[in-house]
Amino acid sequence: MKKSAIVTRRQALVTGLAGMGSLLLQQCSRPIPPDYGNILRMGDNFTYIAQRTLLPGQTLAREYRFADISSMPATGTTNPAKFSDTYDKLLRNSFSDWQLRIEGSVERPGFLSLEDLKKFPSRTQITKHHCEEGWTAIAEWTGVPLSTVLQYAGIKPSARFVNFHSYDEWIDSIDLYDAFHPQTILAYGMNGKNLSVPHGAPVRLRVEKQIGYKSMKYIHKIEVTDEFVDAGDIGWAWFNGI
Ligand SMILES: Nc1nc2c(c(=O)[nH]1)N[C@H]1C(S)=C(S)[C@@H](COP(=O)(O)O)O[C@H]1N2
Ligand SMILES: [Mo]
Repeated sequence: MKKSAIVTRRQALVTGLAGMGSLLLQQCSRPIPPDYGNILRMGDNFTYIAQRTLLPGQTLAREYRFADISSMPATGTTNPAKFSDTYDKLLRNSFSDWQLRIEGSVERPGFLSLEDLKKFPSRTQITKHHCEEGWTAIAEWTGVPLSTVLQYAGIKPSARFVNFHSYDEWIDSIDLYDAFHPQTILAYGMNGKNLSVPHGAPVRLRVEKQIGYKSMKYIHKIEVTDEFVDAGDIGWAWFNGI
């Protein structure tokens, strides 16, 4: 499930139109996500614009009780060591050499180790994961709020999007509205244990206000950008709020 960077003429046209849309909305800096010519995505984009324009503040995703925790299947990539030597080496050392790279529109680009991430104040939340395939699962996630890490790196005023890169070569982004949402965390713990390999070890994203595939597993790089970076169509909408 690699994202393709191939841009067709149609996609370029659609992206161009989205660009025009962003000009219209420029006073509030809310570009329209690409719909890749899919008519259903126009609905998603309407939801996106409506949510970002009309909602006064951040609403929280529902949090559950400990007793509500369910089993959760691991889906998509479940072990990047099968194809990535880099990941395989890190796994063999229990991720003691793992580093999260932070770059782009930040005052202090650099690296954070797992130990560094665990030194920040943590947040634990019991939430429901909604996979686009139809299943849901409730789990407890522990990690550092993304906002804490972005503030630590010194996010620049021109920044608008946060892009994530994973060991299975996923590239995806969220806007700052979701990035600074209090429940958007870089999770290193699940159900009271270190995050397991099938669920995205050592660190995955939890974006509780969007559908399952936005919660990227196996993260190694965060890149803050001033503009929307089109990482290509993966067959799912860029914005899929719940
Ligand atoms: N890097 C990466 N992140 C990913 C995926 C993946 O295959 N690779 N699958 C996504 C999808 S579709 C879902 S539903 C969830 C699954 O998380 P889980 O395997 O912990 O259940 O992770 C999401 N994040
Ligand atoms: Mo999913």
